[in-house]
Amino acid sequence: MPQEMGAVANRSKKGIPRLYSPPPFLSLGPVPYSWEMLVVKDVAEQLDELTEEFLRGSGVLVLPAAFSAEQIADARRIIMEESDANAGTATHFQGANTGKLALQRRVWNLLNKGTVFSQMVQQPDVVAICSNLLGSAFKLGSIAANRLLPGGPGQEPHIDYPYWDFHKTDEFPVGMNSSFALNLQATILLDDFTPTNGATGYLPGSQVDLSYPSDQSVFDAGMKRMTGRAGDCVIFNGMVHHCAMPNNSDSDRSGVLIEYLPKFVIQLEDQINGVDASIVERASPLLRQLIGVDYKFPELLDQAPPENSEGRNAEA
Ligand SMILES: O=C(O)CCC(=O)C(=O)O
Ligand SMILES: [Fe+2]
Repeated sequence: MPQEMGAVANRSKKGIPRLYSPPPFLSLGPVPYSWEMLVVKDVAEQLDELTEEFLRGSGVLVLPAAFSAEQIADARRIIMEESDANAGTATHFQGANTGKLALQRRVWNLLNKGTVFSQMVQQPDVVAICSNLLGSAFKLGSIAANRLLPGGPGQEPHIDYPYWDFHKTDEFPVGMNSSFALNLQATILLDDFTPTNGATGYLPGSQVDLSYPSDQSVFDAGMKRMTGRAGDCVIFNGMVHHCAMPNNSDSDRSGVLIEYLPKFVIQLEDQINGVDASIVERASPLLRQLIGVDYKFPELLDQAPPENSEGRNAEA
């Protein structure tokens, strides 16, 4: 049964219904989609609608079956191996759960952990959406996995980097707002995400008025879930209030979390020093752009060539 659509989530520019019929090979059980998520079917055709939905609608889009079963199996195997071998890595938004950190395991810097992750960051539909929303020179801020083990407690509602400490508003420019985006998050589902196993919770439309979540009851009252099938890719505006939810099932729930940023925002993970040289050497032009190897700032300008390097008639 479709859930009721929230008032904000309903603001589709062209009023196109959100209902989605999964391809036949996915129709093995009850359709698990959250009906608030606008379904991406044809990026070129829907570009205006997707932009509006991302910035001023629910803030959440879904690309069904964006990755093959082989890619998902490969990625999942690597994440399970890595997180079995190393339960203690840096994590975030777990202030209330410090006794349970091992039940929510992160695997960072995934470009180094398997070629499938280089494929994932270059998914053509996601790239087209990023290019439109963040500018064509957009970068990869981070690619990490979040594995919720059974009993994993979930997170506090939050917003994502570079807004993730926006509770310290005085550290940010006055007048900063949500009219454009400095972040686009893509979650690749490595397992089916269900309400029981911790599918990400989110407050549709909360990105419209940029704020760090401050009232758990407001979040709880309006929260929807990013439910879907393994292989789906959920795209959301990092200003949307959201969090991993508790895993009350008896199996794992893992996702690959990709953060894309405009070219001028400092990357969260240090891709330049962190990504293996062998990967950079064989990288496509797009992957080089994402890693940021050809981006020249910050620059030692007193050591730069004595030429006009910026402006409409720049030499370099
Ligand atoms: O894994 C999830 O469901 C969400 C994780 C998340 O939002 C984060 O770590 O920033
Ligand atoms: Fe997040």
